Amino acid sequence: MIKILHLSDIHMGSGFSHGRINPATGLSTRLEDFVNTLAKCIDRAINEPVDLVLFGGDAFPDATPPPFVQEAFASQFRRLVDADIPTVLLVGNHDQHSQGQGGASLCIYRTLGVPGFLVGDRIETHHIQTRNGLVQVITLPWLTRSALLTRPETEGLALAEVNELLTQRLDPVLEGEIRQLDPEVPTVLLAHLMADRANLGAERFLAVGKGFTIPLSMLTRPCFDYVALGHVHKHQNLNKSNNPPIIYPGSIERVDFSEEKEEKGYVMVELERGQANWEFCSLPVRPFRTIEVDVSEADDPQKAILKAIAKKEIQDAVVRLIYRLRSEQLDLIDNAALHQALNDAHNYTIRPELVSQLARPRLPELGVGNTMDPMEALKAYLGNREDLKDISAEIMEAANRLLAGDDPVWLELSDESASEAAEPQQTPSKQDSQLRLL
Ligand SMILES: [Mn+2]
Repeated sequence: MIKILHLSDIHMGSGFSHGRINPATGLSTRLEDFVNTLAKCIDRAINEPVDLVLFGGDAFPDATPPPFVQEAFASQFRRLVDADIPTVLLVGNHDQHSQGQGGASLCIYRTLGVPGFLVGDRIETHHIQTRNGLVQVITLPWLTRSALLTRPETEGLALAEVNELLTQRLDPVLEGEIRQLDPEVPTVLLAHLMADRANLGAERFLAVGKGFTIPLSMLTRPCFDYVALGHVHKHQNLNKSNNPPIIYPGSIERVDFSEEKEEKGYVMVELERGQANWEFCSLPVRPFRTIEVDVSEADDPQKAILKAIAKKEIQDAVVRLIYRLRSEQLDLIDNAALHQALNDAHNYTIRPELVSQLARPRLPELGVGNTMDPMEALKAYLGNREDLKDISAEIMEAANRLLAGDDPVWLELSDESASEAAEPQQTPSKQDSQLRLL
């Protein structure tokens, strides 16, 4: 029996906007989070100890991570070298570079000849001798159209047709690897791909329009004892019959808010020829919390927002507050108090959204679908203005004459009343006495 730790989608170096700068190190606290979480995976591999570590791809957000991010990643994986645990690093779409072949950020491990480390940047079968016996690992990195197709072949084809052609090309290549497998030796397919039945997580947004989907039937083969996938950030098993298990472990940390509700972790596998027992092991990662509240109907919007904040556990969490209000409520919001209320969060953003006047009119009579002439509209408006009740008849009359175009109409306020009108406590009756219709 061979013990394997399968993890994927580390994306180290992403999501710095969700953290703060640690003044002691000058580094983003989110880099520290990702490093600490990766360290927990490596700890488990060493303490167990496992016989093999499989990484399913997407080490960094792109193929050219800054040196301090590269180093943070390497310093964790080198602990596996020290512990003499063989490791396969598969190349994901985020690891591929448009220049040269394969994944520049991971191929350095092969170039340097790091003992026990294999880089999966092509379709290939690796025969790996572990402490508990031989295992065969077929690596299938993220495929771009240039990997299996030439430009003239794909010219003028729609994306779905290219996808179909790519699948046709991949099939015999994979078959070629399968034919050369030793049927007595436990076998893993390690692949970075989008399977056609995967429940999309964040990758849908990260790689939109760039990818191909692989039919699940290509993976549910009895020659594979375990299919170790990478790419989709939400953990799942794609094969209900579990024969073989087809597993996305998901990302190890929350890359963005689309992963707010997902459990994060890695997978432990006990592999034999013909059987694989696996277990998802969750990681204690930093919580993300969305606080979304509509206060457009609230008498005291500030109080309603503070109440919504108080309801959520925000201690050390990455928080986003989204509140909806009407434009005339803006003055009722005390921003300093909101910042104070969110102070316990690790990091937070505040996003006020104005409720559209068109979508939700102040006066139902003036709503979408109601057509009325200007006089009716004015009447509806005045009907909702208690403070103008006393002079509404005169306003209507003035408006009538204005619309009729008979003679010029002026509403004139005396200098004295103009300054008084600016004060909100001004009573309508007082205004009335100073209003003259000419
Ligand atoms: Mn990916």
